[in-house]
Amino acid sequence: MKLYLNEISSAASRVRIALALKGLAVETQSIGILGAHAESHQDDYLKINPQGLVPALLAENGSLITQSLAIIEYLDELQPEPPLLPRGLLERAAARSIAMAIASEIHALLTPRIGLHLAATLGVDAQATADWNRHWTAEGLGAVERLLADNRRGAFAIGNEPCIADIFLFPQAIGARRLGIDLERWPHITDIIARLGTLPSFAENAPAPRK
Ligand SMILES: N[C@@H](CCC(=O)N[C@@H](CS)C(=O)NCC(=O)O)C(=O)O
Repeated sequence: MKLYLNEISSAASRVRIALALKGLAVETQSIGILGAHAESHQDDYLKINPQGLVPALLAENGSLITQSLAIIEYLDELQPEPPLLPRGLLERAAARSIAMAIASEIHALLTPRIGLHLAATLGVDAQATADWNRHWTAEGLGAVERLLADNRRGAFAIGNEPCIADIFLFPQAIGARRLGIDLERWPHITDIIARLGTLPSFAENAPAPRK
């Protein structure tokens, strides 16, 4: 298998964490994602991921899988141990709900192409883009904190083993800190991130800081 990624990518970090939890090693290729002419938007990469986003996974049989959640669920079905979804039906729904609250309602609003479009069409400068990123991150994580308060039954986001909710939360929380957001206002998030940070699968696969 081969994973197309970028070291700063939060979405790719999710897949790197999942691979580490599974103990799976894959070939990797870094794809540039910054700037109007980023490698991710060139024809060669669009053949791999028509959305021009990382991550993408080239599976053993040559099939390409896009979207971090689809890749992670593929890996989970390919190698079921340790499971990345909780055992209980409602717990699985809660884990997916938290993962999607992060991927769709926070992360999707902060990616480089959003910043480029805000700058190109509305003349938004770097400071205003950072404010935009802080706004959607704080609003989204506030909602995630409430979801955690309703669904958390153990040391991690849902239970006593890390699951997809943790895999999506960790890189986003690291990114929030880098935006200058103090996570302390959210006790569940603060506690879960502290615990996840002690696990090498998470700590070693956090997104790299953007230079
Ligand atoms: N929902 C997608 C999001 C992928 C995504 O937005 N990736 C970012 C990096 S974290 C990217 O490639 N951005 C390129 C761009 O914005 O131009 C997933 O979960 O895989």
